[in-house]
Amino acid sequence: MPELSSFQYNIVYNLMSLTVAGMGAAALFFFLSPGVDRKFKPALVVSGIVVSIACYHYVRILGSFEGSYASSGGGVYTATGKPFNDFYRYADWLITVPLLMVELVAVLALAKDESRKLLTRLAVAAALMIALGYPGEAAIGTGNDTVVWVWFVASMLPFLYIMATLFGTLTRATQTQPENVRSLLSLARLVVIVTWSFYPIAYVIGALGASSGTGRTAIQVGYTLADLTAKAGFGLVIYAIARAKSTGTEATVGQPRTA
Ligand code: RET
Repeated sequence: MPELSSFQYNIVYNLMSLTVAGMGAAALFFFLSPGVDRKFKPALVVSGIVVSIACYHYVRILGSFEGSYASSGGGVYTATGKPFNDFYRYADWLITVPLLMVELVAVLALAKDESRKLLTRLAVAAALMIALGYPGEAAIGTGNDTVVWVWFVASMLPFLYIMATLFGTLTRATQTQPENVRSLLSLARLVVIVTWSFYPIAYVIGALGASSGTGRTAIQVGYTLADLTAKAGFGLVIYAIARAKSTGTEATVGQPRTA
């Protein structure tokens, strides 16, 4: 692994540390989910589980990063020879990506049959995307470019399928939802498309710059920021949707009878 300047090391270290705290705090918030009707609690509980799993993985990712580099003085960090374990990220995604989809589909409150079919297709594609991406990720920095790019392309296929499906479903669902949640659903769609696109971009930047400290820093910063927004940020949008739908119900229930 290439050496890192202390600036690069500190950016990665501090961002990972911040992510442990952010995911933990988000978990507490989603589990409490103030002001949300019982009907939508399951979606928020899933959000809480997603960020709890991520919190644990970031503790391990940070520990692994810490063990893989050591200060050699003069503002430089060199590899200790203990490899950085990329697998924590992939294990995390394998569990959390299908859960994020459960969250999204739960809050849409589509017909049961439709939800189940949609979820199955999305979950299978997500598992494929992650499983196909890992062999490429593990080859970054080994000099075996064919492996890096063949698996990247393979992983992009289910990725594009997921993007197209989510875009189509969310656009259609937006039209059948109550007025007050429409703009929030468009926001959810935007957050998914933007944050998910961060991952392959970080991969490409990391793969192209695998032999430089900048490339190594960029891929870690990219994945970490993407995780924060795709899990905690997206969870907040789900919370806002659930809350908006809840207020609607409460207002109706609480209104004085006119007849
Ligand atoms: C990989 C490998 C290269 C190609 C592609 C990838 C996509 C990863 C994605 C991950 C999303 C993770 C999320 C986690 C949140 O909990 C595997 C980097 C397309 C899209 C949303």
